[in-house]
Amino acid sequence: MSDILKPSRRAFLRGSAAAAAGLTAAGAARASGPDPLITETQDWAIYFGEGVDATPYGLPIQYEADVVRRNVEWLTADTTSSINFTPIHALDGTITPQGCAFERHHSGAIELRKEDYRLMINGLVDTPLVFTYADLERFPRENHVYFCECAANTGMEWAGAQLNGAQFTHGMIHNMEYTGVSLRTLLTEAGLDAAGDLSDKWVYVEGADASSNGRSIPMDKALDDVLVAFKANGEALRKEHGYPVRLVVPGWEGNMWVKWLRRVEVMDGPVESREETSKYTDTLADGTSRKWTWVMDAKSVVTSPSPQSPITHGAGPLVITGLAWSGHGAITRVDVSKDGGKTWETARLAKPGEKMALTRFYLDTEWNGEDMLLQSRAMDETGYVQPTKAQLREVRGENSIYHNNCIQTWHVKPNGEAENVEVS
Ligand SMILES: Nc1nc2c(c(=O)[nH]1)N[C@H]1C(S)=C(S)[C@@H](COP(=O)(O)O)O[C@H]1N2
Ligand SMILES: [Mo]
Repeated sequence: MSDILKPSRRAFLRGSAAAAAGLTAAGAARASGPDPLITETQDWAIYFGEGVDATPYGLPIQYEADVVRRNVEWLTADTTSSINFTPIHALDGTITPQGCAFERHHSGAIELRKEDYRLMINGLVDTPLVFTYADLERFPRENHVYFCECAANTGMEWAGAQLNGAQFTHGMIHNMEYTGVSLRTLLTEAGLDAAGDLSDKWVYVEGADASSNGRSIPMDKALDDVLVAFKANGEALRKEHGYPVRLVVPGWEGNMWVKWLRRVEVMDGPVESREETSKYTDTLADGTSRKWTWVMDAKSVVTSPSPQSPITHGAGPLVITGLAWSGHGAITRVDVSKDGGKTWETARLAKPGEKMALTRFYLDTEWNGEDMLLQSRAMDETGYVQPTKAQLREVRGENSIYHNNCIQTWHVKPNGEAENVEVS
């Protein structure tokens, strides 16, 4: 009996072709014949679906299996000290699910039980302290959404267009809602009288992994908005994001967001560690390097259409969308250009920009099927405008890896495919 009710594969294909051919200019499906998806009873309307508890912790449905982190094999020698990329071309809204949020490890993601977790606060404090995970849970908590961008994001694009996809050019970023205790609270608990004048003091933060990833942070930032976080998007941090505790350093480069945080030392100067001298500094055209380049400047990218998210529906209504962010505060405006920066239209922000968090923008437009050189340009509350590639090269040269926040261009072709190109 069920055989009679199952739609035949052939009828299904005929039906979907008819529906596709029936796309009107307005984009709505107008049936040009019976659509078996409507006229024939489908399996999912006949049989029971899966019961509760089939998947105690849910994963995306199989049809979304390609929305995953990906790495670029030639970038690093192995995956232990490496990076992968968030599939930003396939996401919408602003919150990045932990399961597909990019990972950057210097010595692999470690497994550290809450019971084995210790956080030491030492150095120029009144009373050196060691907190367990359970101790941290007893301090007043805060919730904040912040982006975390690796300073190397877009780093492969300095010399010219290189990687074909927003995931690979701009995917070293994620945006989560963190729950944690402010670092200020913990430093105050240890007492800062011993440090004397705080204006020239620093903290040195390090992780429990083999790399330790130690970084120096000036005291005014440490006492401002830095968070000792143990939850992301409502649940425990994933192993790869620093379970059970990581540092959140709003607006500042991802390298300072120490995972598996084990120690905070109050010091009378910076350590000048590997990660803040030979790495994460920007070598300029004259061979000297900028250092202490902590803040991530305003930046944006069109996530769709883009090389991994081509236009498949032909001419007519088109939603252009992307992400914008600034380490200096809130995004106030995003412009979109279809002609490589000659003319600009102001995009619609899905919500008013939030400080140091991703902002989603949309340009609801009509596409006539012609070539586009698609760009976006972000502005933040300080009045800063995202630079073109030429403007950025003028001040930074081409020796840099880090802090490339220039305007990105996708060449969208009449067939809807998009390609990474350089318009400087
Ligand atoms: N302990 C430790 N913390 C670390 C790292 C690391 O390798 N070890 N990598 C840093 C770098 S370079 C970045 S960009 C961010 C990435 O965080 P994520 O892996 O959660 O995306 O973590 C930072 N914190
Ligand atoms: Mo990074």
